[in-house]
Amino acid sequence: MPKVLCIGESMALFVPGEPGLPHEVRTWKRTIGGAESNVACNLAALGVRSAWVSAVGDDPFGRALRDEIGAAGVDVRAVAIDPARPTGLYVKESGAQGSPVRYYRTGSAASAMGPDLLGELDLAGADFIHLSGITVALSESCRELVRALLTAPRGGARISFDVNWRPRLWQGRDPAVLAEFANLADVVLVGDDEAAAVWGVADPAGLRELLPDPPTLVVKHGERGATLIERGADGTDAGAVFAPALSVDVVEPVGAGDAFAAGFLAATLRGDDPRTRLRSGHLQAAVTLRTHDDVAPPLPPEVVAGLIDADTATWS
Ligand code: KDG
Repeated sequence: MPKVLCIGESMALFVPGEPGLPHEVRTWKRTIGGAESNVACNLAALGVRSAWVSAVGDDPFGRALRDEIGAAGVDVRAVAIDPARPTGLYVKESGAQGSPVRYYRTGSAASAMGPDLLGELDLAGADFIHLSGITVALSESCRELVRALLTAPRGGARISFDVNWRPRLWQGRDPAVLAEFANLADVVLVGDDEAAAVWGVADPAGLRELLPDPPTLVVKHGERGATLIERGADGTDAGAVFAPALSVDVVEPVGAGDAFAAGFLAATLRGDDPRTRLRSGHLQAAVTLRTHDDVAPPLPPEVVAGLIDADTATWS
């Protein structure tokens, strides 16, 4: 049984193979991406049994997603094939820092997922169920799937919820439900820039007031580091723990948040101390920041061991 079930949409990803605007670029590299499967792939690279749960179209891109995510060591047996809807696509517009993305995913197979999926999953058999705010934005049925997952009996399985604010998916809609859902999770991950954009609050103490219920709250401060606020056995918060990020020459940032989530969850499953859990997240993120892909090739364990206490990422 996988330790972490990662549930959400993935897409065929097109990365420019040469400089230029999308209408100028003629050569594209086709790869794969999707927040939750990115987490699953990173977890697998870290030796944590993970599964990706989703739906894809009965088309070459859907097959590529299942094959390539499966080849990364992720259990893909719960990925449904929908003969009536396509696999979604997304495009990175440039290789530059902060690369904007363009989605072609309306009406995709994954956006038709809904609460009926619960009947097919053994939630209680997992240690963590990883969800994100992206799924909440995809469709009404996806939002109800997330609500059902957050409220269903799940034994000892904890839910981790990455807010993953994607303004392009929320245009014309009220994101208030994101705070409601985050408060139903056990572990919440959010960037201070995302929190400022959605809720107008960015500091960890203010965010704790907005999100008082999750036992674990991780606030990411971009290249500065991350803060962990966690409730202790006595039911009150232990003091906030801050860990600085590693300094990295960024190639492209998309996927780094997912890598952070995987590093943090893997270290949490190992029972590491708060600072090591944050550093494990930063280290995984640092590797992804060095590539154009959403998921970076895994680092050898000896390199990870050498960097867990480092302040600068110096591999090439
Ligand atoms: O976190 C990275 C994701 O944003 C990327 O993989 C694409 O899933 C994606 C999305 O919906 O933006």
